[in-house]
Amino acid sequence: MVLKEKIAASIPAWRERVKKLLNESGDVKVGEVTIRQVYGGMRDVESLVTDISYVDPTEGIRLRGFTIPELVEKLPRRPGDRMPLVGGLYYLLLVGEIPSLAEAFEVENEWKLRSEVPDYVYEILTMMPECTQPMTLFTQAILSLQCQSVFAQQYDAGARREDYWEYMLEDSLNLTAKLPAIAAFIYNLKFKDRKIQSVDPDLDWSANFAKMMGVQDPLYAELSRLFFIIHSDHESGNVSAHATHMVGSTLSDIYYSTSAGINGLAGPLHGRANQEALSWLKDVHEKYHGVPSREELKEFAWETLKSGQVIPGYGHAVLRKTDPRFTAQLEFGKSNFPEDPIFKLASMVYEIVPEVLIEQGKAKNPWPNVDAISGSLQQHFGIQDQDEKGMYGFYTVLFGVSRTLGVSANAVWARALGQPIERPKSLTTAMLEEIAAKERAAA
Ligand code: AMX
Repeated sequence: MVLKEKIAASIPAWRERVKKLLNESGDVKVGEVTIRQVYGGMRDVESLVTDISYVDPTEGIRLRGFTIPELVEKLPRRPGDRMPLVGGLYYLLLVGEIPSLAEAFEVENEWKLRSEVPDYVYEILTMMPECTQPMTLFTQAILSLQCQSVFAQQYDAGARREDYWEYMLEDSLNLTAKLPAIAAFIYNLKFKDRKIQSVDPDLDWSANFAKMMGVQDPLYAELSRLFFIIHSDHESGNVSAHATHMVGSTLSDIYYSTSAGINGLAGPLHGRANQEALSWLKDVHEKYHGVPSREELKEFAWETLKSGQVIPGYGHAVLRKTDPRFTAQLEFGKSNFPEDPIFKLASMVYEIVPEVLIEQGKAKNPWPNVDAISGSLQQHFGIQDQDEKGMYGFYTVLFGVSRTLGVSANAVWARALGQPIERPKSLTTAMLEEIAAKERAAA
């Protein structure tokens, strides 16, 4: 497998680079931590390392050094397709180089060979009570595959530490290969005919997903490629990436660690914001019987803030400008279905809500993140997120399919570089008060 050979070839130099850095400069300070950061969710504390992606506060994400527009331009695509193959993106995340079309197809083919989901997984999902959320089903499906972990088997058989990454790669390919079928089944179970779909060997990973979702419009396969590329990775400090890494640092396998990260993604302040953003748009649409005036939209945004709620899809812990992942989706909608009423409304919210958040003066970042608009694109293709009984969020599952690409690539490299078990230190409030008092006295 070219993927494995390429990673294997680059590991010795990386191990040497990290060893040299730690030997020569291990005691050099990276930053300082304030009491506000200790109490405030460790915001901006520089204490994690990944070479797979980096988020610049004003520019946004770069995956292996490439911005979102660069990725869309440079990653290989099949002749006639508008969006690149997600297999090429996974290659880039894992290897660090833009692949050729043949190399991207190699990942796609690996996925096809590993795509069969065991029947028992479908049975478990089907047996869950009706009240089960799609994200619960998704994380259960991942965890239920744990008994197939190559890493866990090899670990028990006494594998050497330096070889761990190979088994993590096997598990990562096995897991990511199955995600389109798992996600489509969850959708069919919740919203359609409960049918299990089979993978079409002539289609790529994303087009297979689109077909299994029952969407005939070929544009949905293009949107799926874009969606799965842009949601894949966002450096290591976000909750899904960090939770996956932290659990993986105990040498838990990819199934245990990814399902932990996916549970974090299910929270409203993280991945669930995509479904909440669509609900918010639908509430506006319903209240004003269509696309409202600018004044009405402003009034609705203020009502949300005054009732103590956040405006979903806006704000970010790191970003301080419009998220380029938002812009990529906005452009997709504008060039393909600018007149879709919910998409039109999502575009209009972008013109109004930042002003309102600036006026309120609380959010450090008044600009939209990736979740502000993704639901409006999904609903255009008839993908539902809510059934008549209430909130049944499905869009976050789509985020989870993509995020698994990023967190699993990171997990392979964490093992390759022998990253240790995570164990930050906690203090008591009294200790922090004492530190603060000493600082005041010294000043
Ligand atoms: N609407 C209203 N208020 C907001 C806001 C928003 N969209 N974003 C931030 N604020 C408020 C915060 O709630 C906080 O209020 P408080 O002082 O009363 O507690 C204040 O502004 C300062 O917050 P911050 O430092 O700007 O943000 P943060 O780093 O604490 O949180 C985030 C970041 C994303 C959780 C927050 O912006 C938010 O809740 N946004 C809406 C939910 C959302 O879109 N989440 C998805 C983020 C992307 C992702 O992970 N998928």
